[in-house]
Amino acid sequence: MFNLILFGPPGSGKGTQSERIVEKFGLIHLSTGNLLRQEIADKTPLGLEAKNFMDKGQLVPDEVVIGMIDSCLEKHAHAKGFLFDGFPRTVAQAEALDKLLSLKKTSICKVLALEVDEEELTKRLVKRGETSGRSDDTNEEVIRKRFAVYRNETEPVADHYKQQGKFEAIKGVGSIDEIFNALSSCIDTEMAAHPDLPGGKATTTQA
Ligand code: B4P
Repeated sequence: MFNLILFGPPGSGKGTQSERIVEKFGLIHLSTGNLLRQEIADKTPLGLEAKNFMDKGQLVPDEVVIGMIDSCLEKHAHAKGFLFDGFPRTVAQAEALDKLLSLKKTSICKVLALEVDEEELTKRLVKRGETSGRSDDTNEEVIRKRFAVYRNETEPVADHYKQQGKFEAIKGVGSIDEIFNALSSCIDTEMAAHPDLPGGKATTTQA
């Protein structure tokens, strides 16, 4: 399997870029934010629990999101690969993901991290809040809380993958097309380095 993580702070464009990446490279998109918002829309017990955390700008407990990812991996056992978007967000989630993937005899190939400063991120999230109806985007205090949580709980995940030599930073400011081209070229390079994997050079050239 060819597995990628798209990493970055809230509003850095993970969701925006993920949609394009999965279309171009034929990966399964696993966005924990989208999965949680679907649970909230369906008013499931998990969704009601998650909403309490998300509305305050906090992370949903690790065991909840890890369980969701586990069942998605099972559901798509024959996928050519996954794009993890917004997951892992804590070191515990990263360790759990490494374990789940190793049980399936696979691993993360690359972590692509979108770098955007907080001033730009705040502008984007406030703007999205005007139209999306997302309760975590409409209040600047909640947005600031999300940045603090990112610095304290999520940034250490970068070190986890730097130690494995899998981390690559990408400039996340510019047009959506420019950023997509930069991400695509990293993914092409990575796939070429793993021609043995599904989605590697040997198979993409036939597509
Ligand atoms: P997520 O759904 O993951 O969303 P996000 O971090 O807010 O945004 P993303 O980076 O995807 O930004 P987007 O492309 O939409 O998380 C929401 C919440 O769910 C978390 O706070 C947490 O509570 C919970 N959660 C999720 N996963 C969890 C986990 N693993 N563990 C625990 N809790 C979890 O872009 C943002 C805006 O910028 C958009 O309006 C977009 O149009 C715009 N934009 C994108 N690219 C742009 C560009 N290049 N220039 C200008 N604007 C751009």
